[in-house]
This record gives sequence, structure tokens and C-alpha cells, in this order.
Amino acid sequence: MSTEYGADQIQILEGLEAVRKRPGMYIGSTSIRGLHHLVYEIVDNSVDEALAGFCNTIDVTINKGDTITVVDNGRGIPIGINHKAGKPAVEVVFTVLHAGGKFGGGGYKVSGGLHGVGASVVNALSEWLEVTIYKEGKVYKQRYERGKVMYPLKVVGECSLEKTGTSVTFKPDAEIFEETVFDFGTLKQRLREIAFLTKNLKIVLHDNRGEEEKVREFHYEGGIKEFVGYLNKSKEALYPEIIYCEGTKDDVYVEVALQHNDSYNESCYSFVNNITTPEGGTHLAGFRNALTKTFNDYARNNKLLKESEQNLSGEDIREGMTAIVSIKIGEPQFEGQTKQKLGNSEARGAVDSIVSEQLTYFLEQNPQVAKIILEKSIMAQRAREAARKARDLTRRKTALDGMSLPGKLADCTEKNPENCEIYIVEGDSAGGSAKSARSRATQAILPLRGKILNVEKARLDKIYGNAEIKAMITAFGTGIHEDFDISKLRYNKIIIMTDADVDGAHISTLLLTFLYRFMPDLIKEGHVYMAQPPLYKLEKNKKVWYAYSDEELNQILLEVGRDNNNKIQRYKGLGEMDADQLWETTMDPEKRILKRVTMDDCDPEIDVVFTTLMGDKVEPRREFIEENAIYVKNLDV
Ligand code: TSJ
Repeated sequence: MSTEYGADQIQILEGLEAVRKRPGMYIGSTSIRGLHHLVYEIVDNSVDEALAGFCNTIDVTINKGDTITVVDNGRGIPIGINHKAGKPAVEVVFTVLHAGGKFGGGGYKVSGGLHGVGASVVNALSEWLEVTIYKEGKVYKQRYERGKVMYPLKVVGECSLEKTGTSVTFKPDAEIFEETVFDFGTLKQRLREIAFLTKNLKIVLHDNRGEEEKVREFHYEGGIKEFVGYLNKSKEALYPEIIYCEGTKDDVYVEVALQHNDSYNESCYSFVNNITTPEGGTHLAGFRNALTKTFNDYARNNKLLKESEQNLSGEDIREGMTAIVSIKIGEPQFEGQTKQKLGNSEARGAVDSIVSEQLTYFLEQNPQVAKIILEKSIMAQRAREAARKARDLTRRKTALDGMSLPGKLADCTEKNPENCEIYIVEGDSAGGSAKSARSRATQAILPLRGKILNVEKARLDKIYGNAEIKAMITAFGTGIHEDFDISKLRYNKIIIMTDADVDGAHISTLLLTFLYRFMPDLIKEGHVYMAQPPLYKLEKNKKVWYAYSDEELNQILLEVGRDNNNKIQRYKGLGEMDADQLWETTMDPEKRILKRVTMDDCDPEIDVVFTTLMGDKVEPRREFIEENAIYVKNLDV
């Protein structure tokens, strides 16, 4: 180590050593999630360069061996000596904690100061990291290992004066991370989201680990306008325009895009500096206020609402609305338990005034669109009123009857929900087998008859009137929507058990859609599971094996030998098993396989999953199934 690096370097290492000691404090966790976070930390720096107007392309590559390379065509990280630290700015960026954004006058300052604090954290958590900078006709390079500088920044070559940019390659440290294999789908999803949120920025993702290179390119000239179009892709839009508002007020840059579809659900996502805010905050409040006020004003002024009629509620106007609210702000303040709720009061005012002004103008210019939205809102208002009456009625009834559980439910005898589980079973015959097979003490059975209502396609009053849905709501005990109370849940596990065929998969998806829309916390808190009935039964010399996949069947056949004594039965439905078989293969807690249904908090993509799978359009559904693995993870319980 050269003398210039002596004392400073020790101090620097103390900072990065803290990161290695408590990585969770800096990147959330050392799980696969934290691993992917490293990529986002680096990419954020290039996005800032794009937001500053100096970069329009970012390439992200997963290399063989699961190292990551991020390349941009920005100005290149400054290489001049930073006077406070006495070393090149780029070295400061990678070796001083929180250097980005805040570093002294005229030196390294990320424009807007949105992100750019994470490079040293990524460096500290990488087995090695190399940065290459193209600037002023020269190529500069530096390498670090576990945060330590390997050699002073050096010139390794020349390039044309026009070529500028930054390239960073790193290998996450296997001493730190529980998993070090990147998931293409996870990176793809987040990079697509960043591209939507940063209009005109092109992001290309490469995967070079396989035989053939996989490449996905994301480039949206319309930004969040195209994001809304993407989210509505498998729905029927009520009008072709996507309403878009944009502006800056009090140093808050505001963008809003929205479009209504023929469903009854609101899908609104808010972002601050490209980060999702699942709990909303002042920006979302400003948007909602502007929306409600502007539509009511327009409706009154144009006699679409009579004087005797009530104002439309925000919920009425947002029925079937897909929207993105995205703001960029210099110093975001987050509050609430999870620090995910925006607190800056200037954001409320900025969004409110920009949306009010531009939406009013849009409605005046597009009266036919205004009319379509307001007609839908008025229908929503009436349906909501009817639903409220129906609900009040059922509430009063349950108050009189005491908790009346659905007649079809075969409840368990144990009363502590912790030990209880409920099987939702398709069809009466399978329900019958399940009832005789179950362990009465802890397992309840709810057989569902006939078609399950697709809640993507029905209004609240119809949903509340549906017998199967009512049965589930009362059996679970939690209530729904604003009445939802997870502490009243009567079963620790809710297990969906359907045939292992296409119809069964369809019914599972209908049930999951209902749970996702009406009781998302049950999924988030990990209470929802899918049972896994076997696909094959193999009998040989009075011995029996069950196989849950084709591979498993082949495996068993390899072990027992392929010959004429094998009797193989393919199960087409649960009904083909008797009670003992059903117990042994699918319900015995000691032997069964359950898949837990997982869901990321407030992930726009999950909405695309459900609407694509449940919608009427065939083409997006096929594409989707081809492109994506499904949303349940294997879990032995
Ligand atoms: F953070 C990082 F070091 F990891 C990193 C930074 C990684 C990657 C892939 C790119 C970048 C990055 C940084 N791209 N572009 C920049 N730009 C600057 O740092 C920069 C350049 C010029 C000036 C200037 O005022 O002349 C200012 C800045 C912040």
C-alpha cells in the first residue's frame, strides 16, 4: 500500500467494515432480495445521470459466474482529485460511505441528489469490483476487493473523445450472501419498471449464463403513459386516450397517467424517485383530492349530476381506474412504521394543483371521455349504495343469529386457530372424500359447488350476493375490506385443493383472485396454500408409490424397474381417490406437500398476473404463460 493511501485508507475501511458487519442495515437483507438490491444500487447511479440529461442507455449484464456488469453512456464518474479526501472522486464514491450526492462543492454531486449513495455499500459487499471510466479520450480503471483498493486509479488505454461513460463489474461476496445466483425475471421486472418511470431511457438486460444469450430491451418514449397501457393490456379500456399530466411546482416534478377499464378494481401505484410507495403519502393524497374535486366540479358544471344528487365519492371515480403517480423530489421524507409513506407537504400541493389544472383542461377538451368516466362513476355510486344495504342486512343478521357458519362447512373441533386449517375443495364428491379422510380435530372442509365467481368481472353487490363467496367469508371469520380483521382468522392455514388439471388450475386461480382482491393480507402473511395431489399411482407386487410429477414417476420407475408388473394409474381428479388415499397423499400433515402462495407487497406486476390470467383476452394470456413461471413457490410444510 503506498503512503498516500495510509491513514485515510484505514479510516475508510472502518466505514466499509461496518457495512460488512451489518449488511442488513444497508441493503435490507442478505437473502436473494438483498442480492438483487446490489444491482439496483448501481443502476440508480446511471439513472441519475439519465435524469440529469447526460445518458440515454444503460446495459445490465448477468455474466457467467453470476457477476454483474452495468454500463452507461453518461459523462463518466469524475476522476479529478477531490480536495477534501485527496484522492480521485471515483475512489471516494466507492470507498466512503454515503459519499454520493453529498460530496463537497464542485466535486461529486449527483444532480437532483436522488440516489447515488449505494456504490460504496455494493463495493463493501463484493468479493471484487472493477470500475472503468471513459472520459476525455482516456480509459481509467480501478479494482477493489471486499472494499479495499487494489491499486490507485490508472489509465489503461485510450478511446475516442466522443466516447464517454462508466462501466462497473462486481461479484457479490458469497461470505455475505445466502444466495449468489441472480434471477433474470426479478431483474427484468424491476428494470422494466425503471424504464417506464424514466421516459426515453433505454435499458437493456442481457443474460450470458446459458448456452444462448437472452436479451430484453426496455425503452418507453411515453414513460408512465405506456406503463398504464401495459397494466391495462389485458383489460378492456373504456376510452383510447391515456390521460397524462406533468409539471414542476415547488421543486417537485410531478407525472400522473391514468385510464379507466371495464373492471371494478382500482389499480393505482405511486412512486417517489422511482421507488414504489405502497403506503402512499402526501403525493397520493394530493392526486386523489384533485381527482375527486375535478370530476365533481365538471359533473356539476355540465349537469351530469343533478342538484339533488350527492357528490361522487373518490372511490366511485376510481372504480376501474389504472393510474401511476410518480414524483421526483430533492429530499423525500418518509414516515410511518415501515418508512414507506411520503410525508413532504409540498408534494401534496404540487400534485393537487398540477392534476387539477391539467385534468380540468383535458375534460373540457374531451367531453366524450368525461362523459364515459362519469357514467361509470354514477353506476359505481348506485352499486355501492346497494352493496352497503346488502351488507348492513347480513351484518344485522349475524348479530341476531350469532355467528352462523355456512351449512356446508364441516368444521374442526379444536378452537385455537393456531392449530386449525381449512381445505377449500372443489366439487361435492371430492368434498365428501375429504370430509371422511380428514383429521376432525384440526382440519375443516368447505366444499364449493359449481362455478366460482370471477371477482375481476363482477360488481360488489353481485359479489356479496354470491353463495360460495359468502360461505368463505363467514368460514374465515375475518370480514372483508374495511371490516377485515386478521386477528379474527379462524384457521392458520387456508388450503386450496383442486384437481391437478386445467379446470382445477382455473378454479384455483379464481379463488386466489378473490383472496388477492378482498383479503390480500391473508396471502401477504403467508396463510394461503395450495394442496398438491399426486398425478400418478404406481402399484407393483402389492406395494404402492405416488408420484407428484412426471419426473418423479420416471425416478420411481428407474428404482423399481420398468416391466409388465407395473400398474400405473393417472389421476384425473381428486374424486378418483378414496378417503384413505386422499389422506395419505394430500392431507396428512406428516406426508403431504403444500405450496405457499406468495406475494410481494403492492407489486404492480401481481396485478398484471391476475388480470392477464383472468381476463378475456387470449393473446396476452398465452404470452404471459410462455414468458413467466407461475407465482407459487415450492415449500414443504
Ligand atoms: F455509483 C457508481 F459508481 F457505482 C456508478 C456510477 C455506477 C455506474 C454504472 C455509473 C455511474 C455513473 C456516474 N454514471 N454516470 C455518472 N456520472 C457522474 O458521476 C458525474 C459525471 C460528471 C459530473 C460533472 O459534474 O461533470 C457529475 C457527475 C455526478
